[in-house]
Amino acid sequence: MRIDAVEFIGSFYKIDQIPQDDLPELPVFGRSNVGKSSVINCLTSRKIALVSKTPGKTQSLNYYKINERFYLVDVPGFGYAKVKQNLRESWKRVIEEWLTHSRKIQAVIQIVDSRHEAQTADLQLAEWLHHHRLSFIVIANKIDQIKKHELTAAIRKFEKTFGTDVYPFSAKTESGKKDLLQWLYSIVYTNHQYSSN
Ligand SMILES: Nc1nc2c(ncn2[C@@H]2O[C@H](COP(=O)(O)OP(=O)(O)OP(=O)(O)O)[C@@H](O)[C@H]2O)c(=O)[nH]1
Ligand SMILES: [Mg+2]
Repeated sequence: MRIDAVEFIGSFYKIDQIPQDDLPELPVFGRSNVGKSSVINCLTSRKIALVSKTPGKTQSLNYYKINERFYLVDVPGFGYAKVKQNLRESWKRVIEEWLTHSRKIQAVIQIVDSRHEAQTADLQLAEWLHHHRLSFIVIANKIDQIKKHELTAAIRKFEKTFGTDVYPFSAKTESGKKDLLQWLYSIVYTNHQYSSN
């Protein structure tokens, strides 16, 4: 798949603000600082999502319309201790409401840091996605930071832990970009028929 058109639609803080059309949504989830915004920039070949060394940069649901056909949604990172407890709780509610009620979520992209073992927060999200029967893949990002001979074992371990496909990736070197675009193509263009099409 080629990404030709990318349009930033907006940053939303409440579910009733998000686009009301029929286009499928693909949310990008993961702990703070794993590289969610960087992966979106890599896929779209644009510096469109804000990236920061400091965790907690993305604070709202950011909608990017891709090829006039679907939305990639940059989601605030979870598991970031410095975000105030009450803010974390209210976000959790917003996101649960969205994931539970939206019929437009086609699949979820969960990003993890390939350098570290899966953390409790990663596992909780995966469990929750399985529970709600949302299909998802795991992107093991930052593979430019791990040794080649450690990669295969790390990916296998993630696959076993998460119970889904795991794609090695580097937003920095763009390694894995072609495979991820191929997956997006299969999800958006071939798996699902929309009545509006
Ligand atoms: N080496 C390396 N660094 C990366 C990669 N992807 C992201 N980073 C760096 O990781 C940091 C966090 O990246 P972001 O894309 O802002 O992470 P995020 O998950 O969107 O973070 P929040 O919005 O705070 O939840 C930045 O300093 C990025 O430059 C990668 O593949 N390799
Ligand atoms: Mg971000």
